[in-house]
Amino acid sequence: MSMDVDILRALRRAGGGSVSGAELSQSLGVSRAAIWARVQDLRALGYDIEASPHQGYRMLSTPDLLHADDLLSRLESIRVIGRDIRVFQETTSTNDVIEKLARDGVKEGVVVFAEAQTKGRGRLGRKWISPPGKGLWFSLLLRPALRPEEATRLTIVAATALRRAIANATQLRPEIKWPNDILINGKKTAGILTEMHAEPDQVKHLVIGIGVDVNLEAEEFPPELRQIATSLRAETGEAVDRPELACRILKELDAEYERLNAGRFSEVADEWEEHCTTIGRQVSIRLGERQLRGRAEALGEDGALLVRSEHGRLEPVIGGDVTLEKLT
Ligand code: BT5
Repeated sequence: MSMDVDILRALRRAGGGSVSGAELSQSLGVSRAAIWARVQDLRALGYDIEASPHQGYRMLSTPDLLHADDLLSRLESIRVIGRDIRVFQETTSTNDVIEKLARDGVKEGVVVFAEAQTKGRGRLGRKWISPPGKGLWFSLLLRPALRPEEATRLTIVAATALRRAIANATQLRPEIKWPNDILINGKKTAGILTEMHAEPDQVKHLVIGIGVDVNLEAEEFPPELRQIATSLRAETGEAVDRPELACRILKELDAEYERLNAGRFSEVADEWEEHCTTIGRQVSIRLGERQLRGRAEALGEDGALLVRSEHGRLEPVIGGDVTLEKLT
């Protein structure tokens, strides 16, 4: 772990107070000159760190950028998700970067953020717009002990964590639209793309890609999305601190993943159902060529949506595009 993680953590722990250079150099086991050099580099990145000969160092403000060491310095008690964080200024799709890391044998829990994506994607090859510095565009690698048909559980886990983090950070009331959308006031604010590499009876790895529209202004969405998409800033009227939100999301993801691994998926599913706009609604779901119409009744054991079809049959659905018809 880099020295910057420890320096940022110490400054943050001081909560606006000062930390002396001597104290830092002693606890990190390096010279005061080495600390000074690191502080200079952090300042160049935009961290406003005051240095006074008598008091030591004090953090006055932090910039709105994603910096791996800063994110790591805020995540002290995570178990898996976020123990390794990498940030790119620009990449094609963070899902592609994670896929490469997965094939190189990197441990589960690694998270890759990009300030911008040139080929951000949704499901079925759809495009995901990811302008620089405006959102959280990131992916994570998981290697859960699941059968391929249970993989939808991870999308449920991710949506539950994401909804809770956004609700706590903004006081808004986000809702989940099955399987992968977070809506605020009926408009999409975040999406999840789960991609899987599996053998017939076992998941090898999963890549979970998450896109959150954080600080886009309404007019920064392309015209065709303005009616259906929104950002946290547009909904709250205020800029949202992206690094802080990123860390909240990672902490919630880590906690929910722990619940899944402890065999407590039903608890996650209960929370998900409580906030899901899809349950109890008349839905129309496109499944390839087929259109399934009926009432979304509940979430199944493996994460499937259970739909009571027009013919009275209960059908488990594990993917597809849902149109909500009307409130019942
Ligand atoms: C999704 O797909 O909602 C999954 C989005 C996942 C994006 C993340 S960003 C990090 C990671 N790297 C990637 O390359 N992807 C993941 P889907 O349900 O298929 O929705 C796609 C549709 O959402 C598009 O066809 C547009 O209508 C709409 N859309 C595109 N960009 C959007 C945005 N920024 N905000 C809201 N809606 C958007």
